[in-house]
Amino acid sequence: MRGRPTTVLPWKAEEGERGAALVWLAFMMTFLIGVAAFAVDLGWLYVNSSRIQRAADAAALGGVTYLPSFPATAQATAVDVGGANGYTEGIGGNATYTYPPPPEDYQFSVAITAPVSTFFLRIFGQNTVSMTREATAEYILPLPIGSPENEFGTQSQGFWAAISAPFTERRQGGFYEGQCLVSSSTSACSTSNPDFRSTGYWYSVEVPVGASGLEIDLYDAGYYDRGTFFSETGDYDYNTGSDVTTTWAVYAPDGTPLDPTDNPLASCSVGLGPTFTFTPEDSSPNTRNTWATLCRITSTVPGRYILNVRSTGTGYATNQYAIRADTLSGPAPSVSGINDISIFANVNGTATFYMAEVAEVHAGKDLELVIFDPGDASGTNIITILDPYGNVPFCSFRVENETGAIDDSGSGSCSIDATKPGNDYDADIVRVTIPLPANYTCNAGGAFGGCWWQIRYQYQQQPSDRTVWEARIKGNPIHLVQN
Ligand SMILES: [Ca+2]
Ligand SMILES: [Ca+2]
Ligand SMILES: [Ca+2]
Repeated sequence: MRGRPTTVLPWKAEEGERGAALVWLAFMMTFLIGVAAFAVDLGWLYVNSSRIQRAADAAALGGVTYLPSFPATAQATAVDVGGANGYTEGIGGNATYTYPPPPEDYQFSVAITAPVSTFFLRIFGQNTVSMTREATAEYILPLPIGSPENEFGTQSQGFWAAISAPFTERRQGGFYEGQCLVSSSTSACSTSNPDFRSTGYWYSVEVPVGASGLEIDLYDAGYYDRGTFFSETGDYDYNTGSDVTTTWAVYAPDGTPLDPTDNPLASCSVGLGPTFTFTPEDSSPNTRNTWATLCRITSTVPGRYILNVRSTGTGYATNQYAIRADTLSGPAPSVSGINDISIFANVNGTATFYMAEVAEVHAGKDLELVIFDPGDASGTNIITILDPYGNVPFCSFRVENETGAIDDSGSGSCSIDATKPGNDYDADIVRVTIPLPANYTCNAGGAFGGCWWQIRYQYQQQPSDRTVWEARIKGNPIHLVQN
């Protein structure tokens, strides 16, 4: 069968192609508008997710300082701070706040959920998108330093605790409490100490869970001039007719553990305190070579009691003492320095003492030790740092003089030679940086929880060495952590 020849008519073909093109165009336009809409909305959502993240970050940083004592205040502060950053909760605002449990009790997590209006996505019926962003902040308390024991500065530890009178020159070894770099009398400076503070030194007396009651005793708490550094506590008058007036105070725990200066005074059932000022050569009570009770607290809560010592009035002299704390029942408390400790060594030989407690949470960070004015003894003086296993770590160090210039530096196995005259670190600041490895661990079998680092201080001859020691983890104490 023969069919009719098929003739392709040009105009019909054009018509068909044009129709297809129109359909194609319509489709492409819809597609492109959709893509454009999606791109615009995606950008908008991204901008808003950053805004919510920033509000969550600020809220977490604002709240974390109230933990662990005041979780409700932490949450209220988070809502306030988040609101100030544009995400108001509840009536008048449409953000919601939740608090996911953080991995550690010194951390605080905030999640903010808020609706974000869309533009083009409305075409597809999507008027808002709900977005949630979460942030976690943590605070790192100052490292406990000086001692995990219930005493500080006793003879068995190989050093005394110390404080100078307010017009003692800094180069004598009291970094903070003397107003003078150069003194012109016992009541005036010709050059001021830029690091002077009138609040002296702070100690943390930690009452553990399961203990009750607390007694804080002081040995040789007042100033009794021995006329020589080498006898007994070595209280000493650098400038004839000078002395130290010494004031003590005991404070109860509060909800701001980062700040020891705002705690309420403790109430003492027995003892001289909660505050007591020893006049020079005080005979009432006479604490020379003897212990006296500063404060007994019958009813305690577990936590951080605070002991402060400061010197007042005039004088160019130094007062040495020791601190001891006991609970009335249950496990013993610990006495350690807050931020820095001021000590005096006048015992011949090697003193090995606890420097700082560095928990495993600090793995990967830098531990910085600061030693002011070490090495005041004849013969060789070697300072060696020991990690929780008793090993000598790697460190780098530099030595700054009073003008800030670098006198010396080095790195390697962390043993620092402070022997005069080659390494005269008189009046100098020795800064030691120890990088903690990413896999840093405490010593599970070690004493006092196994996280304490020690200092081995070897003197060839009897020293008379006032020093101030500090230990800290480098970085901001309050910061965000990765979620
Ligand atoms: Ca406080
Ligand atoms: Ca004394
Ligand atoms: Ca010294």
